[in-house]
Amino acid sequence: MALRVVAMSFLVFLLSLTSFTSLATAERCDYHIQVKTGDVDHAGTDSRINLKLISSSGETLDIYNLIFWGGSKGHDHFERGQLDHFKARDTCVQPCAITVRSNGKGLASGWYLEYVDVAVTGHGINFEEEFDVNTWLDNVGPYKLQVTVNKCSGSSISKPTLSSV
Ligand SMILES: [Ca+2]
Repeated sequence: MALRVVAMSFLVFLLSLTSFTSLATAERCDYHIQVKTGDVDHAGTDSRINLKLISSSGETLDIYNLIFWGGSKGHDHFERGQLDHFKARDTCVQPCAITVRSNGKGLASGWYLEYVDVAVTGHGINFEEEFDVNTWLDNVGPYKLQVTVNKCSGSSISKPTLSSV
């Protein structure tokens, strides 16, 4: 009797473990993010760039350091006129809004960001959206180190808005 209870609870434990694992893996997608730096004087930066993806239902993916997350080794990212590619596997989020943030560190840290293109595939998702930014992320002048582009439906925001850091 006692053995049967132990066996049953072990089975329940195994089942819960299995469903937890499949749930965790089911949410992983392949990302291909392209970041275009403007072709204007001093547009490039060596600052740390963070990217937050926000879905219409409020799910988010916080990427603390784009280069560390999915950049190419030995490549100088975010330089003038460049289109940089970031590839990684992470939690599935189909963004309708993004927030880009620079830590403002490094020499001539100001960065002119033209656009961010986010492609997400996997688990029935085949999604791509381009977010036009066309602004400086800078700690001088009228600019801020953070910008949000909101294309979520129901939002009246159609162009980048500068938000405080
Ligand atoms: Ca750089």
